[in-house]
Amino acid sequence: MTTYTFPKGFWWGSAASGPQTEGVLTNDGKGDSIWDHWYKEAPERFFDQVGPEKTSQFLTKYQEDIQLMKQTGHTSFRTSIQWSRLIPEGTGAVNPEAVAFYNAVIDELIANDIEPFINLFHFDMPMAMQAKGGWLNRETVEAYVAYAKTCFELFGDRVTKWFTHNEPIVPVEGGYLYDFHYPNHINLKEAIQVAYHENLASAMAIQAYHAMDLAGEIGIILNLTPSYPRDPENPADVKAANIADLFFNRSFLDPAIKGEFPAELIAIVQELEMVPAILEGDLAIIQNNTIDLLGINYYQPRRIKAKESAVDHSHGPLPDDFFDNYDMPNRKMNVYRGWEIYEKGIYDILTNVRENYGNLPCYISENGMGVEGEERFADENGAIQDDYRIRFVKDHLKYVHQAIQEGSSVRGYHMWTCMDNWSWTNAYKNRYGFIAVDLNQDAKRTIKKSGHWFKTVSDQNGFTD
Ligand code: BGP
Repeated sequence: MTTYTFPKGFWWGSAASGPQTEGVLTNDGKGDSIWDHWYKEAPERFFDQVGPEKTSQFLTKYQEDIQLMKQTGHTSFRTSIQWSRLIPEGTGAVNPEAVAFYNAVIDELIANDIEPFINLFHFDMPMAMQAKGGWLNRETVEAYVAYAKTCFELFGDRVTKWFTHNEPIVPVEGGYLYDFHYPNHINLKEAIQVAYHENLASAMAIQAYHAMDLAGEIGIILNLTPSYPRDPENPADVKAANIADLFFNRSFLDPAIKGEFPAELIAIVQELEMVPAILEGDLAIIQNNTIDLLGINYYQPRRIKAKESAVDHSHGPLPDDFFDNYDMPNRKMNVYRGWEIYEKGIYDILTNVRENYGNLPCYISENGMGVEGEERFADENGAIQDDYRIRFVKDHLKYVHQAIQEGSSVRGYHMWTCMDNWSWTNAYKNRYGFIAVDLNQDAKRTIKKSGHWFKTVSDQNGFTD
């Protein structure tokens, strides 16, 4: 048995987002986001046709939920401020009911000794902005910065951990490459412009935050997927894995921490003749406004091999023209979600940040195990006996601990997620929470075995295994 003890003050908690938890009340003043719009337009794209209005009702149950967070050992909790709730049209008037709600949530968390971590953009473009092109349109960058400033002004006296985006590569992949987010375009040139504008918007929000001289930190949350080549001795596989890394990790990691895009990525984009529209002064803004703190979401790695399949020309170029995904034989799988489990990936990411990105302070902002049909693991009292999730978290935390021992400045661990929540087109298919939500019983909450276990980890600042 070994005891794993974490640094003093390590943040224990979980992450969620506004659109995935809040729900909608009649006359609450919220404007539509792309998710509300898309669900009305194409409900069949959503698992069981469950849309974003049917979330776990954090809007009305937040006080109960914060008590449950306490019971599960949370010392911190991340959620997001929905842009379309705060500023329903994307620009202009602020919704007073949203201000009251977010103030109440922040105050309630603080009163219960749970540090609020607030993220700004979590895939939830206001529809009014999307109608004008969303992230393709430079005006969205300006509107986003105004929304960010409004948040800092309203809540920055109490919130000291801010994030500009959650997983900004996902709206690029989902909305502009692989058709799993609105507006369902498949167009690499657009994807590159969207990624560029998200990076610029992040730097401009950081600039605005620092100019306000508030006593806090601001960062970005990135889903980092280590790209492992099929054969590390085969140069073609290594090159393919490197290109996947450039497109999906370094396109945000480098500008966020180093203030510049990787030269190799610029060369690829130039070769494709897809250099985005960049205005004078933009690159200096990106250069001069890097993050204070990095959030790392890690679920599974990417396994890559040199391109063997035929290039699909039906949509013009795609990143996949440069590599193939590789189904590594005998890899460990989460059979309940179909994702690989590779715990050492978390260590490899932390080592990379330490060795190649100046060991910037970071924390694990999401890690977790989705399970389809999880109710089958309920005991006679209805409590989910999720020993598999406890195993999953322990095995990842061991690698986080090892990275810390080797000098990585990791400041916390957040599970995805607190309550089972609505997950975009997957709706409630995969359950991730420490706490189960029964949609058939007015979203009744029941703490799972992992939630009780996490309380002991938080109380002891570690665990024995
Ligand atoms: C992460 C997102 C979360 C959540 C999670 C689970 O990438 O940041 O918002 O959706 O994935 O995803 P899924 O339900 O598809 O398994």
